Amino acid sequence: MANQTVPVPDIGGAENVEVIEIAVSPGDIVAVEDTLITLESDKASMDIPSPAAGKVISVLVSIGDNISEGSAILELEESDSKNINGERNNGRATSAKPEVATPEPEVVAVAPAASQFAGDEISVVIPDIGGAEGIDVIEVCVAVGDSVDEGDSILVLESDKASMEVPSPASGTVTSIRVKEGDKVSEGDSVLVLVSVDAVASPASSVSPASSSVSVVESVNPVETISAPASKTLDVTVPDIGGSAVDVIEISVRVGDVVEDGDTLIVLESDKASMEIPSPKAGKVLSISIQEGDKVSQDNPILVLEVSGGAEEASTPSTSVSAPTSPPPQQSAAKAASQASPEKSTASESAAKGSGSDVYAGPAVRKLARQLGVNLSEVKAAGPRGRISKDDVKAFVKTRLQKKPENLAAALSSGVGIPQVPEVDFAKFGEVEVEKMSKLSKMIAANMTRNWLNVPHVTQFDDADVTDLEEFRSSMKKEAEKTGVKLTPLPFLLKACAMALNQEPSFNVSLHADGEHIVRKKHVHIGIAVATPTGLVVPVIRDVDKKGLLQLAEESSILAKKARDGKLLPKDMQGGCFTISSLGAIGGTGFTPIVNCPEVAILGVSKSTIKPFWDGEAFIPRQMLPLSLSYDHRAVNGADAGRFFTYLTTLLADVRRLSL
Ligand code: CAO
Repeated sequence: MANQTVPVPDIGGAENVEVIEIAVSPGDIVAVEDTLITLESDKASMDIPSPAAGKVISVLVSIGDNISEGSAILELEESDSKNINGERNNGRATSAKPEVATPEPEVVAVAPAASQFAGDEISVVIPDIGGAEGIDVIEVCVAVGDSVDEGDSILVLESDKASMEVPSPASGTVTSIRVKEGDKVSEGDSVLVLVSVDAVASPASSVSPASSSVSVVESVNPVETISAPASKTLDVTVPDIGGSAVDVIEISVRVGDVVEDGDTLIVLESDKASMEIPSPKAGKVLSISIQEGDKVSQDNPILVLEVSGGAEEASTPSTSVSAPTSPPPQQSAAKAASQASPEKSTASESAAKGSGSDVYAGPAVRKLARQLGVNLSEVKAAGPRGRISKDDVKAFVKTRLQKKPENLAAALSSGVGIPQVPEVDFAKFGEVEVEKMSKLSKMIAANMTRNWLNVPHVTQFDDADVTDLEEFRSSMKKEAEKTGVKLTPLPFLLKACAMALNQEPSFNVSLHADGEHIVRKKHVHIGIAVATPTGLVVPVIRDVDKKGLLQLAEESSILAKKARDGKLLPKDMQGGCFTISSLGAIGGTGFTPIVNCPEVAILGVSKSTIKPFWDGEAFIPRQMLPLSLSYDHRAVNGADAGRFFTYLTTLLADVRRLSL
């Protein structure tokens, strides 16, 4: 382990480049080539990769700093792993300049806009863009009244292969703009008028399109090798892509396809950039040697092309991803541009797939967005000049994940990965009437769906012998009625459940929303499911364990009436620890109730009937009450449930125990 100061590598001679993003913090563990910071000049943005694996000790730059080659970026405690050059770190601290692959600017610069002078007015025209015609204006960077310096970007153009900033040919004030976003422009088109700062700028000081050097980033060109002089086939191989193997993320052609010179054959992606590999010649694809997902390096075969003009005419350009440089004289700006901005090219491609090509984001951010399936055009940029940062992408994902379903219908019909039920035209099969669901019904349905999807349910069944209970209840019924109370089996069930919850506290819990804790309740509030004309509601009786049977009977009938009259308040339905759902008055021999989250268990009560019971010597008639206990298996295990249920049926079988 040793510390090293990581400096800015060779960035093509650019000076005082602004730090626009810091991708790491002290304490972060980084791998070789992980992005540390992103720099942005007025022409390009570039990710600066880590030259070694290790732990970030301190970050020595801040967003907004202007730095140059050699400036210290951060202190790194190297782990004992290979650095970017494949050398094993020897533990010596070093501040040697890492030989990183030079970052690739994502925006191609073109020559300053040409200018035509009329007095102190400068009519700015589109410079030589390599003969490309009808290029889209994707951004107008200035407004009337703006002051611009010579070299400031005034427009951004985008072809299907690259985007290019058009810099101002002089300093001045913008007096009129003749194009707008979405317009198409060609060389010589007048785009805006400037009033020169120096009143009349000398034509001699203007940039002549013909003489200007067009600053481009030269990109990968396939290395072509001629398979045989007489043959008309061309083996197209991976060009110099600046070092390590990269992923093939797209094969853009198929065997039999006819391609033009410059058509994209494949798309490669490193963790720093994506690059389209263009066809070096027009021709027909005879065979393809690679597939998506392969890793390829320089000289690996890509495909074989039947070249229209004969292979012997094929040139062997060999270029590499490098720092900004002038293109070969014969290479037009647009052509160079078309090869020069792999990131943008891929973005254009992905735009067609809705991935947001017209957004301002660096290669690492685009890659992250692709990995997370984020459409960048939906991401709000918080970065400088509308540039989308990794944090913006992460914030977008976080917001989406936290977003509640927009309407209850969405909650009803789908969960993550749950296929939707197809819509059916029921009227095709006979007369139907479509009725609007009440708000309560929709709410209940949404809650049921949520509970059903979230809770791993287990349901156990048992019969309680309520013969003695029913005998006692019948004997007490009249007396209870005198006090205005109807004594049904429900208060007995409430009392028995409260005692069982105290006996088996694993049932009186809720899972904490953080997924890390269990909430143990020291109170016993029990909900009763009440069927009402508008739907099922669950009012809650408080402190059931502390109340007598008559009081429970009274409270449950008051709450049930309130429910049926639609007079329950939200507080009447909150705070339940457990629920009883009784269909005993209606019928049935058993059902599987759905746990009422965030409670973890619910008791289903069916209709008691007299059944033959074998007492060891003979069958005797006993009144048996069918019960079903559903529970959340994340909170309650089967053994606990068995004990809870046995205790409950014991209490119901011997009513005297309820008073203990
Ligand atoms: N077995 C046999 N008879 C039963 C019984 C059972 N399990 N439970 C109740 N009964 C009897 C009662 O004793 C009463 O008869 P008597 O008048 O002769 O005594 C009769 O059925 C009607 O009882 P009730 O419904 O008035 O009173 P309750 O205390 O049993 O129930 C309440 C109250 C609110 C639970 C009930 O009115 C209700 O709404 N039930 C529906 C619950 C529901 O829809 N659950 C949904 C399940 S899943 O979606």
